[in-house]
Amino acid sequence: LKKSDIEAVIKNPGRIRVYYQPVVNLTSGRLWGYEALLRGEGVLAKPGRLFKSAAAWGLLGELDTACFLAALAGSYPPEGYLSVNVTAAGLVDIDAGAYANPRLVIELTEYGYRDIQQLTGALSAWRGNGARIAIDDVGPDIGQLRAALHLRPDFVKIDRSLVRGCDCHVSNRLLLAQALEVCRYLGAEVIAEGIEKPGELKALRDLGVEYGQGYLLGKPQPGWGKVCVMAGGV
Ligand code: G
Ligand code: G
Ligand code: MN
Ligand code: NA
Repeated sequence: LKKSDIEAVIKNPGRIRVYYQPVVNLTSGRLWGYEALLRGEGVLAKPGRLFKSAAAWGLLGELDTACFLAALAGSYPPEGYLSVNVTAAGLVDIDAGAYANPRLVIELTEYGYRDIQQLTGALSAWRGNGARIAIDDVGPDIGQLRAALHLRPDFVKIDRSLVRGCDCHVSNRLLLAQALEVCRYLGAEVIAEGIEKPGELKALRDLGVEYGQGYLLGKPQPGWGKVCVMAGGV
């Protein structure tokens, strides 16, 4: 993307739309909360590409801040947490004292940040002001799992590349079990992302995963969407 495309988003944050996807307790079927996900027209239609380009242009912190403020511009959900994606660059820039909340979860999306001291300092400020921390996208790659070991998060989000087919592929199941062992050691609770099939849901429950998210349980919606609760809990 062109630098001006990203600058246009930063200058017109009113164009940013926020969708909310539910996260559900896999034992009780009750709501954990919602993840705020960026949406919109034009370049905002593909947030993945937008954030990658912003990083390349050195605008990640500014874009992140604009999106974070857009996500918090609406109200908190009627119950549970509101989980907002933030990169390390944004986390350091945003004033924790002004925006931390006991119902806010900072979903740390990327760890590619050189100044670890500054990052851990920022994380303690968010924590000190009452927010929780989640490490996002823990997957087959060791990077985010290592981040979890360093940063001692309250929650770890397991990437959908490990969730997909975890009921039938032994490799995913083994990697998942490994990641869970690290989470248990850390005392972090686990949220599995991208659950699409009942078999995946069952396998995750059997492994003792606390929370889940995915199209099977609820899609991202412009408001507080309905959660699919199946017979016998989830
Ligand atoms: O919707 P899509 O699958 O294109 O999302 C791609 C990526 O965009 C995801 O990895 C998600 O974490 C990221 N993303 C979505 N909303 C936000 C946001 O508000 N801030 C940041 N930093 N990343 C976001
Ligand atoms: O990287 P991150 O986990 O933040 O990515 C969030 C993205 O994943 C959003 O764009 C969201 O729409 C998408 N997503 C959420 N649930 C599912 C799912 O069950 N399957 C797939 N393929 N994508 C999902
Ligand atoms: Mn995320
Ligand atoms: Na996520």
